[in-house]
Amino acid sequence: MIFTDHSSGYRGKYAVHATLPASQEFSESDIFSVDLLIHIGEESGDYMQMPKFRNAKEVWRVSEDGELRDTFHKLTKVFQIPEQIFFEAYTDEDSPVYDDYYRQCQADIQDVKDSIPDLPFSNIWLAQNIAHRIPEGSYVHLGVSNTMRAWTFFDFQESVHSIANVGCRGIDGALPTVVGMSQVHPDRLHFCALGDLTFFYGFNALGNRHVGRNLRILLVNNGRGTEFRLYIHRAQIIMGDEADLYSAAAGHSGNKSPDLVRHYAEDLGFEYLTASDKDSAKEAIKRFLTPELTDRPMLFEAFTDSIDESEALRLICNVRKTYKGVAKAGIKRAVKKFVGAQGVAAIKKFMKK
Ligand SMILES: Cc1ncc(C[n+]2csc(CCOP(=O)(O)OP(=O)(O)O)c2C)c(N)n1
Repeated sequence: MIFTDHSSGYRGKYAVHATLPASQEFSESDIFSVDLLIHIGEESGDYMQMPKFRNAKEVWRVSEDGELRDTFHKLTKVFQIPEQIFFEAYTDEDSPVYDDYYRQCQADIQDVKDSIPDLPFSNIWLAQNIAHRIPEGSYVHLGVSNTMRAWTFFDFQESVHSIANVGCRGIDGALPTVVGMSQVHPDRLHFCALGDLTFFYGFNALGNRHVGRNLRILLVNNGRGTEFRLYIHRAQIIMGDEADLYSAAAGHSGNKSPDLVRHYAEDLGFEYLTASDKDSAKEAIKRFLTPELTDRPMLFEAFTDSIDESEALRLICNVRKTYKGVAKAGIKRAVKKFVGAQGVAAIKKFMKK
């Protein structure tokens, strides 16, 4: 059983992408209570799954550098060897394959997926309607933060390669990176989904004179860093609407101008598509997902609203509720309110003893 995310690049057997059960606010999924977790690789772009692995009973780390990286606070062994050698030593080709756990995970993911309600027009809605339809063999580069989270809820086809700058989760490199990627493989379609702050950080890269017709950009323009206006974000919780002023840079770069990016893209030879609701988006998506190379690169600008973005996230994180999950979340909140952050830290310290 291999837990993956869009930045891991793993597309092999037994891959499981369990963001949907991991993100449920009021239900704890059993699939994360693993006996042994083998940890490979560094950063992950999946903000929902990663904390769940703290439920593992024991973690082994396999990494050639041999560094102690106790990401899940359960590390008991470090194997300072290449992954290949590790798996050759620990697998027995002749032993039977037990896939009960794999099937349990797939069923759990499907259970949440089947009950996702109608979502408002947002980055999450766009991901839901685009991810599985990205043409076979394409490359996808995701902007970090809100975009990465939104797209992590949904799967690409197996032959699609996906990647994101999760090393330091910067919003500064997405466009230049995908422009470079698209030039390495001019025969493959390269898609990029990103928010407006991320776009404007690197949009000079689109002026590169070698940009090819294999590049397709989805710009989700909500006129701000919506990440800071999501109901789960500390800036939103503390400042409410004032987060627009002090964190989210609302109104920057033309304040959702319908013309600014259109002119820039068209003058650079891009085909420009736009949408501001689900109906217009459905039309644009059809063109955006043309499986063949078209005459020109494309830029699809979708105008969304940060209230809808936050609501879409709330809805997708509240698909499944169990009595136990509601009670646990309620107790956690009540304790936090009563004893404050320092009290919670003291209780955690005491429980560890
Ligand atoms: C280089 C850099 N500067 C600042 C940040 C902090 N940051 C994280 S998310 C974010 C906002 C991103 O906004 P946008 O690209 O519009 O996406 P949205 O949240 O609206 O979907 C910022 C500024 C960062 N990750 N990297």
